[in-house]
Amino acid sequence: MAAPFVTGAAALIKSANTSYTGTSIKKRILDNVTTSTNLSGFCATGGRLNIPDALYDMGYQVIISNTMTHGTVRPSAIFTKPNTIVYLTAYPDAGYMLKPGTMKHNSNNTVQISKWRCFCAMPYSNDTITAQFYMVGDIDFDEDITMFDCLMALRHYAGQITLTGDALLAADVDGDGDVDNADAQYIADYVGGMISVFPIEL
Ligand SMILES: [Ca+2]
Ligand SMILES: [Ca+2]
Repeated sequence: MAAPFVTGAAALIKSANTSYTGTSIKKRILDNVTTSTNLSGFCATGGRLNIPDALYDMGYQVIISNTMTHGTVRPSAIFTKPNTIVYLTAYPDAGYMLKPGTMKHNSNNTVQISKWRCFCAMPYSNDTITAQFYMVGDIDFDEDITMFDCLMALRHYAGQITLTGDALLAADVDGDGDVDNADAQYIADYVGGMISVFPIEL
């Protein structure tokens, strides 16, 4: 099943630089794997495919202004070649998630957002990438996760309060689209040290 992924990576690299030959595309892929001790000796590179790194540093990049907090974007540089599609990935800091729909760049080029973290854009020089993150489970936005956050989830579930917007997003710690007693239980478990990450982050 690895073959179609590598084939797709080769096509992306070719689209980013049509002068690349088969040999140079292969080298780009093999030189940019993420190595793992688990793969050592099992494949030629001892690593797995890393598309962002393979696309990085192909001669068209410029450092972008990264205005994000609680997360980073990779690659940290983007292609300036017009009409080149690049794929950027936001990596939230531990405990944080990217707010859907908030990863943008400052030009009016096409932006496609797929799921949580990835988007592709057609960037130009001096683009600024912005994104907003939220702390999972921090319903009252005090940058801490306490039993008060658990209580807010319970009260929402009981119909005593109505969480909306970012609070609703932060409260759904299992990512099932609802805020209910299961979310409250996860928050209580987190506060009590029974779990160290919420299901939505896994
Ligand atoms: Ca809180
Ligand atoms: Ca939930």
